[in-house]
Amino acid sequence: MVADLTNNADPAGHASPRSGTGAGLIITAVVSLAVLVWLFWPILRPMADSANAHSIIEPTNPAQTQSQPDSKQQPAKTTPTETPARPQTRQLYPVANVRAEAASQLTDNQSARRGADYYAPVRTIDQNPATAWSEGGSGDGVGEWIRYRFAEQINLAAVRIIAGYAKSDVIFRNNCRLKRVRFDFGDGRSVERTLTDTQQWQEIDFGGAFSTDQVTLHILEVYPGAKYDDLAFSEIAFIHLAE
Ligand SMILES: [Ca+2]
Repeated sequence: MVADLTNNADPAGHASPRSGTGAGLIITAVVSLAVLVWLFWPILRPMADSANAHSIIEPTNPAQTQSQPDSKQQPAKTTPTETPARPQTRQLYPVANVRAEAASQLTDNQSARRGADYYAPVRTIDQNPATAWSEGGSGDGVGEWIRYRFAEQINLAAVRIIAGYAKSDVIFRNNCRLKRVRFDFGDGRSVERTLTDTQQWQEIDFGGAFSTDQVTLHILEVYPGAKYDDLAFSEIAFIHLAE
């Protein structure tokens, strides 16, 4: 019996005492680890906190480094929304976009031979100082007017004028030249200016820009011609404010 028990117990006895010992070791190890963690928690906790804190800071660093280029790009992003500040400069308005008409036009025998448009209003915007508009009134040109219509609304700031018939010195002196003129802008506002008696270009500044699609030049006074009482002038150009 004893031997049987011993023999029977051997195969099973090897297993059961060893498995019991293994389970006991695992339990002991787990309990010991738990106890160690519990005992050293005051020491381990700051380490755990610092590890957590580090993991929180790390994501914020890239965020901060990304925010720097963003802040640099902000002016570029906001600039287009503030574009009304784009500066306007004085520019010559294309005469191809201007139409001219006048109260009258010289149509004497000499001009008739030269062609119906020889003294037409358009001669003041053909960019040729040797051609001119000449009024066809009975007097020296006072009371006459010439009007310019633009293809669009422009901010008219000034005009440049050759105030007489600049084909030659003699022709310039023989005909009347612009002296005192009034510019009407079509909205009730007007500007009066006295011009210099010169055959060269002169600029008449309006002291501000007038938003208009037309301007009418009224002749208030002339420099008298040495030979003729006809008012004539060769050229006008328009300066507007544009981007
Ligand atoms: Ca001309």
